[in-house]
Amino acid sequence: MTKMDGAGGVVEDDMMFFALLGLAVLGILAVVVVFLLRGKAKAKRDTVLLVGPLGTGKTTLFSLLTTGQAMPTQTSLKPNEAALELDTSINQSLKVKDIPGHERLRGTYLGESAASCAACVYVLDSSTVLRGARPVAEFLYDVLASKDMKAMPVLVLCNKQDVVTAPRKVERIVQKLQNEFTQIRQTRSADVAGLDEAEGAAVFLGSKDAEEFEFSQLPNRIDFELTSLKDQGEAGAKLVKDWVARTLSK
Ligand SMILES: Nc1nc2c(ncn2[C@@H]2O[C@H](COP(=O)(O)OP(=O)(O)OP(=O)(O)O)[C@@H](O)[C@H]2O)c(=O)[nH]1
Ligand SMILES: [Mg+2]
Repeated sequence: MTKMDGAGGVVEDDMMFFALLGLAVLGILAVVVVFLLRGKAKAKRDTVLLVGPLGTGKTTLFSLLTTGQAMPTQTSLKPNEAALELDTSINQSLKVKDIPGHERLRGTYLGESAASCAACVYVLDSSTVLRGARPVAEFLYDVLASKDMKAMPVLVLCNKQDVVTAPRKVERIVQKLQNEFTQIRQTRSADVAGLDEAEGAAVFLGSKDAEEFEFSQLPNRIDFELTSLKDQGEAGAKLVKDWVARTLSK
C-alpha cells in the first residue's frame, strides 16, 4: 500500500512503478518470443514430396528430375533431397524430396517433411495396383488426411506402364482407389464412432452425403497420370515438372 507521509511513500511508489514496468516488459518479451517461435515453426512450403509404397519408382523419378538420368536404385532408407529446376520458371524456388516407401520409415520422414510440402507426387505401381489396392489406397488416404497435407495438390503417378499387367486406362485405377476409399472411410469412421464429431471428421474424407467416395469431393487438386519411368524416363520427368509448374503457378 502507498504511504503518502514523507520520503518513504515516494520510494514505495517508485518501487511499485518499477515492478509494474518490469512485469509489462516481461509480458511484451513473452509475446515477442511466442510470435518468433511460431514464425519459425511455420516452415516455408517449397518442397515437392515424392511419396508412395515400396519400390514404385520414387528414387528413379528423383534421379530423373534432378540429374536427367535414371540411376540404379536400392530400397531407400533415408530421404533424398535436392533443388528442383523446372522448365518453365515460377515465382518460387523449389526442392524435391524423395521419401522412403518402407512402412517403418515413411511415417517419420513424411511427418517431418509435411509442413514444407508445396505439392505431392504419389507414385504407385500400375502393374500391381488392381490386385493389391488396399495398402496403396490406405497410404494415399493417410497422406490426404494428414493435417499438414490437407489442401495440397497431389499428382498420382501411375508408374510401370511397361509391365503387361498394368491397366492402360487411368479410369480403372481411379475407380479402384475410389472403391477402396469408400471402404476405408467407413471403417475408420466406425472405429472412432465414440469420439466427438470434430475428431471423427479428421478420419472421414470426402462428402458425408455421398455413399460412394470420389476424389472430386476433396478440397485438394488431384490429378492422375500414367507413365513408365523405365521406358520413357525423360517424358515421365517432364510430365511431373509440367504438372508442378502448372499447379504452383496458379
Ligand atoms: N518395370 C519398371 N520398373 C521400374 C519403373 N520405374 C522404376 N522401376 C524399377 O523399380 C525398382 C524400384 O524403383 P525405385 O525407384 O528404387 O523405387 P522407390 O519407390 O524409390 O522404392 P523405395 O525406396 O523402396 O520406397 C527399381 O528396380 C527400378 O528400376 C518402370 O516404369 N517400370
Ligand atoms: Mg527409393
